[in-house]
Amino acid sequence: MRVAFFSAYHSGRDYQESLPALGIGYLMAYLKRRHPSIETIYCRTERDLLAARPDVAAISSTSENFDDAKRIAAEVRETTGAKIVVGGPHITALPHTLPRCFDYAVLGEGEQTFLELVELLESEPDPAESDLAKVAGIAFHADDGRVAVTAERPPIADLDSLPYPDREGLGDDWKVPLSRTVHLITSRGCPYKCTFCASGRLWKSYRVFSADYVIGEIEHVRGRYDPREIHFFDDLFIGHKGRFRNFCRLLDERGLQRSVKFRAYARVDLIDEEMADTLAEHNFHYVDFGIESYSPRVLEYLGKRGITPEMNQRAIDLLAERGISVGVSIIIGSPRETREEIEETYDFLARNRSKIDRLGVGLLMPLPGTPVWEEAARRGLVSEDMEWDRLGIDFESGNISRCPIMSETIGRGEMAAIFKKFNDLEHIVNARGEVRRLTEENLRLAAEIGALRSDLDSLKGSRAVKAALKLRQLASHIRERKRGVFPPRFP
Ligand code: B12
Ligand code: SF4
Repeated sequence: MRVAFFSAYHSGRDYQESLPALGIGYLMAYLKRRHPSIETIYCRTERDLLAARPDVAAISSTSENFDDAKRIAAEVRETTGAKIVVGGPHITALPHTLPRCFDYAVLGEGEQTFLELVELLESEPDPAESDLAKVAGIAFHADDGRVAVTAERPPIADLDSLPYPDREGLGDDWKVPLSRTVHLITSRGCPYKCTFCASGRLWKSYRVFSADYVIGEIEHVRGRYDPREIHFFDDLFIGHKGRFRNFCRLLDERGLQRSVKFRAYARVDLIDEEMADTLAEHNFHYVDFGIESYSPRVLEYLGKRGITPEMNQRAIDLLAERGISVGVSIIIGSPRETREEIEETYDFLARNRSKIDRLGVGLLMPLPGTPVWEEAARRGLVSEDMEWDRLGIDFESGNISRCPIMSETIGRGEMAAIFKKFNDLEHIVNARGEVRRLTEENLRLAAEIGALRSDLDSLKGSRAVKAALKLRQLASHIRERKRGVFPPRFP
């Protein structure tokens, strides 16, 4: 049996393809381990998926890309006889809307559910409703025409039982060339429940891979890619304090932080002096967090309970003082946010602009499965048959003309002007941050080249040849860098 995977993306939004889809990497690795006779293929483009002629087409989709996922599913249906399975955050939030172009949906965490479904399809290409009903965590089209949703599947209790994601299967060219960066996801979910965020709900319970597992995965990716930077794309890498302590202890024992820089996501209420020191000592060179707003009222609406504007300021200061490169994201356009409050947030960012290297400005977006979605649906701003790409913004242009506007006080035209102003600031901050990053990288490369040059001058025989080869490697790395982009979060 041949299973082909595809991650739907918006062709006009390059940023969406900036990182490999590790979720699919986990699914592929799990299938390979548990059922090695199944052939797994990752298809980077729609054309690859059609050409793969799979028995099962497995499509991952966020809300914003769901119409793209439907379109490609319809094409696969027309040209191949494949069964089509959809998974990911969108269908997990709205399983009862499963469109006809998909045969099945895998809801939430996919490894065990998908394995069971594929095994069922292998033994019975057109399984009976009674057999499908036994697979927990799926949705399918029942004989009476309704969408049936089976029992909820319990979360995987021991994440360490999972294999590392199949990065090789996803293709090595994903590796972001700039500074040789690899990303890891070392937890599932988030202990908090901000009202705008789909993640806390997608994963049901917050779980972490152990510190030993994470160190093992770091060693694994170092062996294969020799990265200069490792980015933890967890929602909240420091969310489990005990795991973070153990992780730092293991880093110290092996000295890994001496040869690789880390990037992680945090929450301001978890950053005190001690945490900032620990992050700096362990080479967490980039730390990002959502400050969302300078207004306590807006913070409360967004579910950032216990967080104040002063805490946001303190976290920025504590990290910047230690030379850590700070990234922040904000959200404008909450229903009752006033012009003055938005202006205060802008002033806050402008005041801090020399301390911030990355800025992501978002418009409050009603993502399915969140309280903000429910409110937007009640107000008629969104619906289950809407055009899903309206939930996205083209970050380059900052065009929000088709997005739902949650604000009750500011109209679309004025909001577009405000958003543009923030977007301009975003471009300036990010360009400055990129200059800092390139400058640091250049200094590092210059030092490395200097050391090698003096080695070459003083060495003879095979050691000189080795140094010459290293020098050539560095030169090619510098050439590669010209193609590189710093992978953002979802701004
Ligand atoms: C890293 C990340 C990115 C990276 C990499 C994206 C990628 N393709 O993996 C980048 C920066 C590129 C990115 C981009 C975007 N992201 Co993003 N991203 C994340 C983040 C932080 C982690 C994703 C991850 O790797 N999780 C770990 C793996 C194991 O989980 P997973 O990918 O969900 O896959 C598991 C299950 O969902 C399921 N599954 C998933 N797909 C499928 C498919 C099949 C067939 C099956 C059987 C199972 C299955 O099985 C997997 C294993 O258990 C999540 C938040 C989160 N914690 O999940 C947001 C998140 C997924 N992103 C989000 C968004 C909105 C986006 C963008 C649309 C942003 C934008 N405006 O452009 C784009 C879309 C990109 C795309 N092509 O899908 C939202 C989605 C919400 C929603 N309802 O749509 C999330 C939930 C964050 C949030 N704000 O709430 N993202
Ligand atoms: S916004 Fe961040 S802290 Fe809030 S629920 Fe989402 S991941 Fe967790």
